[in-house]
Amino acid sequence: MKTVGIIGINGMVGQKLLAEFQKIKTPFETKTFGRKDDITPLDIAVLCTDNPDSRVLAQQLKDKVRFIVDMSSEFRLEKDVPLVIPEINPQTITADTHLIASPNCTTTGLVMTLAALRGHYTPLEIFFCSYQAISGGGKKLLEDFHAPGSLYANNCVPQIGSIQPNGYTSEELKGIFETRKILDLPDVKVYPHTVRVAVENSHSLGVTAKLDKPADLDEIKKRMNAFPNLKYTDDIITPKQASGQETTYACRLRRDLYEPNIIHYFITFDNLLKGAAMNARQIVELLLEKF
Ligand code: 2RA
Repeated sequence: MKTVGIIGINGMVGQKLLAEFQKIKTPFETKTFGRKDDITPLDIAVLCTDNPDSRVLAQQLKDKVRFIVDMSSEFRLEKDVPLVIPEINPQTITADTHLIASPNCTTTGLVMTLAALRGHYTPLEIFFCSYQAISGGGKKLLEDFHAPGSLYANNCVPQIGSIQPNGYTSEELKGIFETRKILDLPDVKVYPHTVRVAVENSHSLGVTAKLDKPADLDEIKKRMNAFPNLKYTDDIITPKQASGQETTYACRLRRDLYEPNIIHYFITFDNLLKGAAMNARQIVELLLEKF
């Protein structure tokens, strides 16, 4: 029987992933490890660790593990590392693959909606403003959020990740470069703005996309609803409703008042599920079934 390890079992994503593993139909044995534990040989290891730890672990596990699925941003933009959302680009995993990266949570929600349009529309320019939940910052931020006097209580904070020399945050740069890689649109222009809001769980984004031809709203809704794990609704949908759900929700689709090629919409999804643990579980399912 194949063995699948979760490395970093004590973090929020590690715990969510353990619960997600109950949904996998193919039989396998689960092994769990803390960040500092000795890791036994495995068929698949999911690294629920942060950047420097992930690189060190990936090196240590090189000859001990057939497939590594990394949840950090450490390898996402490396040329030979597939950046995988199973609904979008499962074909990027091949028999030669060893390391697979799971994308940034905010990017995941965005590209789920844009991938649904591919084949009919190509996005040329994408603007988004994110409303990111506290849980995206991990256990420590959640504790801080509930402590008296937290900056995040009843507030919104326009910084996620570190501010880079060009003025963007690291989260915004992930939104640009990971979107290009996942959609295989190396030149698409992405204009990101990322903000932490006083919402405990589920990220949301206001999206504006310029398409390659005039937008037919019914066609776009139909395509979104035909896409797996994505639902368009004309009702208003909020992060509270998306929390705990596997579905990425889109609503408020409308055509721009000036430009027929431009659409605006709102999306919300559980950042710890589709944005992290569910995506990892889907990658593991794919590996168990295909290899
Ligand atoms: C956040 N996207 O929400 C990040 C989590 N990796 O902070």
